[in-house]
Amino acid sequence: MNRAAAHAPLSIESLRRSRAAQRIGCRIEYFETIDSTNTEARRLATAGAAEGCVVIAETQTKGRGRLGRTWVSPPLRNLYLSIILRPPIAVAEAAQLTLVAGVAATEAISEWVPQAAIKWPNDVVIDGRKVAGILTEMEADDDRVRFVILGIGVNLNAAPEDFPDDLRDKATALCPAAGRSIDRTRFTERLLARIDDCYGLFLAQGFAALRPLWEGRSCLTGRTVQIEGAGRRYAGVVRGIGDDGALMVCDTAGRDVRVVAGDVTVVDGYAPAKPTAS
Ligand code: BT5
Repeated sequence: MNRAAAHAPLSIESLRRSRAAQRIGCRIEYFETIDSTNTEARRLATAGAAEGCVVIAETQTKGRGRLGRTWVSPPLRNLYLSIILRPPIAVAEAAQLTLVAGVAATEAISEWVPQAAIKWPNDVVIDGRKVAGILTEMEADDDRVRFVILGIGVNLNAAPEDFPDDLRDKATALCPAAGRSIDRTRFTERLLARIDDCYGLFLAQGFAALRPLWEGRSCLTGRTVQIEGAGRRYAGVVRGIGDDGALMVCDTAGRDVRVVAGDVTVVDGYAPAKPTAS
């Protein structure tokens, strides 16, 4: 694919046709520019839009990460989408959808770049550099989820100069790793199909059914990490995740710690990990 084709708009009608009869993507709202696809999906969900509605934009003026961070969203290079989900689950289970999306995104990316891996809780990395991020937001009535907005950003054809200086050694895209331009419409089709499969499994059997898939794609198991979150800092070795999606860490004092939210830094780099005792 030449450069002009790589930076062409998504073939949205072809995408709509491919997803018309499916749960995820039965309705696709497309924008050249939007503030944030998560914000737009929330507007639609609040107005009653059904499960599976997808919002896609070619660029975002206020793309968001977690905790008010910015998601860099250069136009026509990458993928920015949000999905409205209405799972019949309790509020405490909603964070598992981030992990479900992590499995789906990593599987889709692996079709182009096999070494793509999940970094708990919400990143996909290639050789230690972030290629995708997931932002899950929720509305609830008492203890039940009313809707979840699953936002995913994937760097596809972005070049290093599309990222600000401070991200150039931390971020990457599929294109340089695959050694060729990425057909963004094709990637989006594959991503939506994978999300449909993984979400279907989650609804039918719960997160426990996805846990082995997640573990098989994780780059953290066996690594020494630092975790910061909820005002606390932990250091330890990652043992894996629990059936509820919490990260299981053995801290420096040998205690088992369950971490439910936070940012993880790998301390010993991404050299092959030593196996852990289970
Ligand atoms: C995330 O947050 O990784 C969630 C990103 C979700 C983005 C999607 S795009 C579609 C939808 N609409 C939205 O508005 N958001 C979602 P977090 O773990 O907090 O990581 C944010 C950090 O990642 C930033 O502080 C930067 O360090 C880095 N970052 C920003 N833009 C990036 C990019 N394009 N590629 C790689 N890293 C990036």
